[in-house]
Amino acid sequence: MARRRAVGPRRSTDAGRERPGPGRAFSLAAPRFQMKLALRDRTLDLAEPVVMGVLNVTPDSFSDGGLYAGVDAAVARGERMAEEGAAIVDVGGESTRPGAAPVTAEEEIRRVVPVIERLVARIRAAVSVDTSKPEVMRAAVAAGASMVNDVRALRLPGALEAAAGCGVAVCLMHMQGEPATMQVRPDYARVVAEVREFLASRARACAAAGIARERICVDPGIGFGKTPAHNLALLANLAALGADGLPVLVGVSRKSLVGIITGRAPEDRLAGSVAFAALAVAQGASIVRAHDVAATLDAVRVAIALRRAGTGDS
Ligand code: 9MG
Repeated sequence: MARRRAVGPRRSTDAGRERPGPGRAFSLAAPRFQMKLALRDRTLDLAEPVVMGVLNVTPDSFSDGGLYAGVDAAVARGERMAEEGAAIVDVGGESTRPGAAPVTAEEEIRRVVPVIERLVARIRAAVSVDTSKPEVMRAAVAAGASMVNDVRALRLPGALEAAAGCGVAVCLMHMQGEPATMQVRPDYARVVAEVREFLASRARACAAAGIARERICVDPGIGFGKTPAHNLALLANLAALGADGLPVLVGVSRKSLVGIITGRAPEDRLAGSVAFAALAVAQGASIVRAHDVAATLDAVRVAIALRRAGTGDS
């Protein structure tokens, strides 16, 4: 009862009409997506879904203060994620949470570059940079990053050209509005169709800019300008989002959607987050972005085993 109220009433324009019928919901069929992602200098095999670890290098992430202490702690955390099985470690120097203070490109570079340089030298996992700024993309790739994860899907001036020039993989994420205001009144007529069309159009823009299709993955942007109903509709229809079969990346880890459903604070959202990770894989996600790599990978492995059994491939 409480759970139903917490998720909120269905909006007349929400995605209820787009929900799959009972036969398709939670299908464990193997997705028909591109099964690999070309990074800078190697190919990430996505025949089985992988985990991307979240490594925030913002002042509030490492409370021990001081630039060097912060770098050491971030590198240690990134190494731990790689040991736990992350295929990618995503390094970000600017928070995209509503209300977070924006930072300059210089500051973002100061935060992420030393961490990327040291991580690339120490781990076999790929390192991506979570940024929208072209200058940061170039500096991060010069430091060794092999993927750009952009919550603005390369829409800032110069971002498309920077990513194309870097010769790396890109994650194109959907966001309605900007982080500061995106949760004020998210509005869609048909959320799944609109997000799918946005991602497809950004993939076309990438192709026109010279980014090879094998370098692109797409992401519905859970929590970025969406109500809980929008988020759930997208998660229930992930297989429909991979524009032309592009791999789908999903991040739900510790997000407010988990809190709204479970009633738990961010630090207590592990179980809800890993449940979503497994279900996202069951719905066709190829990459799951998560803070808790070991637990998420376990959940992903469970989903893979079930999928294999479902396809008679065990
Ligand atoms: C940076 N960031 C925060 N949440 C994210 C999500 O869901 N996906 C991607 N690609 N990046 C995210």
